[in-house]
Parts: sequence; structure tokens; C-alpha cells
Amino acid sequence: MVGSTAALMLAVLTGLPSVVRGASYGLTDSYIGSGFFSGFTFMTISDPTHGRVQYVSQSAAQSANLTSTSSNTFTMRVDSTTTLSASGAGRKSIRIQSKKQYTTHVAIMDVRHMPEGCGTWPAFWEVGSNWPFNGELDIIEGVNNLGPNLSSLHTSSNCTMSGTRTMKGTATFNDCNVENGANSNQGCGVKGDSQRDFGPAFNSAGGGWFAAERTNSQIRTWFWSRADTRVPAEVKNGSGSINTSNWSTPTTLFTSNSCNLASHFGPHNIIINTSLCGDWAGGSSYGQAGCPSSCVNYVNTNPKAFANAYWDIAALRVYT
Ligand SMILES: *[C@@H]1O[C@H](CO)[C@@H](O)[C@H](O)[C@H]1NC(C)=O
Ligand SMILES: *[C@@H]1O[C@H](CO)[C@@H](O)[C@H](O)[C@H]1NC(C)=O
Ligand SMILES: *[C@@H]1O[C@H](CO)[C@@H](O)[C@H](O)[C@H]1NC(C)=O
Ligand SMILES: *[C@@H]1O[C@H](CO)[C@@H](O)[C@H](O)[C@H]1NC(C)=O
Ligand SMILES: *[C@@H]1O[C@H](CO)[C@@H](O)[C@H](O)[C@H]1NC(C)=O
Ligand SMILES: *[C@@H]1O[C@H](CO)[C@@H](O)[C@H](O)[C@H]1NC(C)=O
Ligand SMILES: CC(=O)N[C@H]1CO[C@H](CO)[C@@H](O)[C@@H]1O
Repeated sequence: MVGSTAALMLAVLTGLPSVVRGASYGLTDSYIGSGFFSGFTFMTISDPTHGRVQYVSQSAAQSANLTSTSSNTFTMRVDSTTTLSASGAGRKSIRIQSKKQYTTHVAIMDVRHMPEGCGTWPAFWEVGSNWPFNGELDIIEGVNNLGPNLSSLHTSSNCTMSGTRTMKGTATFNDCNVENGANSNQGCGVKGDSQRDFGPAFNSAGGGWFAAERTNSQIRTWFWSRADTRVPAEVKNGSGSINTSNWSTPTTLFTSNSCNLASHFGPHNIIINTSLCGDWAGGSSYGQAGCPSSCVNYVNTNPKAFANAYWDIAALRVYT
């Protein structure tokens, strides 16, 4: 394609309003209480982003009471009793990954509490094999109590976000390509707009609901705080069917205007983990948050500081 035609094509594409349509879905998987033990695997891999954590197995987590369930609760904690040797392994934490994979779907997580505190890096996300070629969608991510309650896409080249996007959040980068480490692997992110969607502010409001919808024409996320009157009844009550076309303006909207979503996002596993320090939480944001000492030293020597670094999840429902 000659340059002028390409430029014209781009102008035409970016001039188009983003198509916003939803769909109706039925409940496929409901992870509640011990359902997280049967539907997820506790991964003992080392943290690829260099966190000061040691992800433990389900049996190790259960004997240390780092995970527990009731009929409507699943908790995932970070060890808050052990002082670590600087030369030894990181603080015990948990990373769970769904046994099932999902392509187009809606995931809704009802969360009462997320990990908070200096050094914490909680994440609720989805990822495919052969990263970044099958893509990654981060639904909840932030560090050191600061937010910015970021949702991001990461994938290979030729995936950018173009056109006006009707969403409540604010875009960071518009290029989702992280194939060659572009933009320090940050991908295309969107910062949330809510004052209650991350860390201590989220927790003191009683948590809330995060939802993500993935189709081949768009990827959207929503957040509703616990007392938000706009939360759809079908989200609140864990309905057997949902219709996203009737939901309010999303926090994030990623379009297919200049990204072939079907070819950039393969089957995804759902992951929930709590990292400590590492590339993001242990970087410049640690000091910017007013956190003491160095991140790794703080994690090693202050076990009690991690008593609130836990997830309390009421339910995760996946609709297709
Ligand atoms: C845990 O979560 C962080 C934040 O998203 C991520 O960067 C890191 O790679 C994750 N670690 C593992 C082992 O999944
Ligand atoms: C285990 O942790 C749960 C909360 O996650 C708590 O309610 C329970 O008392 C703890 N059990 C023990 C034996 O410490
Ligand atoms: C949940 O709310 C939806 C929408 O109002 C309603 O259609 C459905 O019957 C409710 N389901 C339950 C189990 O309450
Ligand atoms: C979903 O909701 C939209 C908007 O209210 C409506 O037009 C559409 O018919 C609904 N779809 C189904 C399958 O109920
Ligand atoms: C769609 O939303 C409108 C406005 O919130 C509401 O009046 C209507 O009942 C909803 N329809 C469905 C099918 O949930
Ligand atoms: C880039 O993606 C567009 C669709 O968004 C497609 O038409 C084009 O062929 C792709 N280019 C390359 C080099 O893959
Ligand atoms: C809870 C929280 O930190 N919310 C922040 C989310 O990000 C926006 C800006 O993008 C802030 O204004 C909120 O305070």
C-alpha cells in the first residue's frame, strides 16, 4: 500500500466512532468457596517480574493457613509471621491459575478485600500461552496502595487502539505491542476513574465487582464499588444469564479498529496473584508512595505489615 493511501485509510479508520455493542451470555463456571480449589491450580513457579515472593502449593498454603474457604468465601494471604533471611527465599504468597481456558467470555469477580500495603502488587488477569503472542488482559493491577487501578492489554505487534473511545478511564499508551519490550512492556493501559477501585479505598468501601468482557470486536471492563447504585442487578445477584448491552459506560474499552483481537488474543487462563516488590512495586513507585526503607528489606523484616495483604473473594463467575 502506498503511503498516501495508508494515511487516508488511517484517517478513515480513526474517524469511525467505536462500535459499542454487548451481548447476552449464560453462566458457564461459578467459582465460589472451595470451588477455587477444584477449578484452579496453585502455581509454584518463580515470579517472572522478580517479586520478593515464593509462590506455594495448595497443601503448603493450607497448612500455613494462607488460604481458607467457607460456603461463600475464598481467601488468599501472604505470610505475615515469618522474618526472612536476606539470602533466602521470598515471602510466601499464592498464585492461582484457572484449569479452564476461555476465549470470548465475560468474567465477573465479586471481591470483598484485595491485598494492601507497601510493597504489594495484587493482580487479577488473564493470559495465553507463548506470551505475548496469545495476549494478556490485566483487569486489576496496581502497586503500593497507589493504584492506578490499571487495566491493560499486552500482545504482539500490529495492535494499536485508535479512534474515540467511550469509556470512563484514561488511556496511558495506545500501542499494545510488547513483543520487543516496547514502552517497558506496559502495553496499552487505561487508568480507572473511581476513587474506590484499588487498595485501602477499595477495601474500606467493602470492595465491589470487577467485570471484563472479551469479544472479537471489543474488550471492556467495568468496576462497581459495593454501595454503587448502578451495579446491574444481574451482576449483584450472580444471575444465570447476563446481557452486557444494558450495562453502563465501561471503565475501559479496547476496540478492534486497528487491532485484530481474534488473532492477537488466544485462549486465556484466569490468574489471581499477589506479588511483592519486583519490577513495578519495587521500582520508583515504592518511594513515591512514601513507603519506608527499601522494598525488599521491608518485606524481609516486617512480616506483620503484610497482615492486610490478602484477597477475600466472594465469587468469580464466567459467562460464555
Ligand atoms: C503476578 O502478578 C504480577 C502483577 O500482574 C505479574 O507481573 C507477575 O508476573 C505475576 N507473577 C506470576 C508468577 O504470575
Ligand atoms: C485461618 O485464617 C482465617 C482467615 O483467613 C481465620 O479466620 C482463621 O481463624 C485462621 N485459622 C487459624 C488456625 O489461624
Ligand atoms: C437477578 O437479577 C436479574 C435482573 O434483575 C433477574 O432477572 C434475576 O431473576 C435475578 N436472579 C436472582 C437469582 O435473583
Ligand atoms: C440485551 O439487551 C438489549 C438492550 O436492552 C436488548 O436490545 C437485547 O434484545 C437484549 N438481548 C437479549 C438476548 O435479551
Ligand atoms: C436496562 O436498563 C434500563 C435502565 O437502567 C432498565 O430500565 C431496564 O429494565 C434494563 N433492561 C434489562 C433487560 O435489564
Ligand atoms: C495489521 O492488522 C490489520 C488489521 O487490524 C490487518 O489488516 C493488516 O494486514 C495487519 N498487518 C500485518 C503486517 O500483519
Ligand atoms: C482508589 C484509587 O487509587 N483510585 C484512583 C484511580 O485512578 C484515578 C486516576 O486515574 C484516581 O483519580 C483515583 O483516585
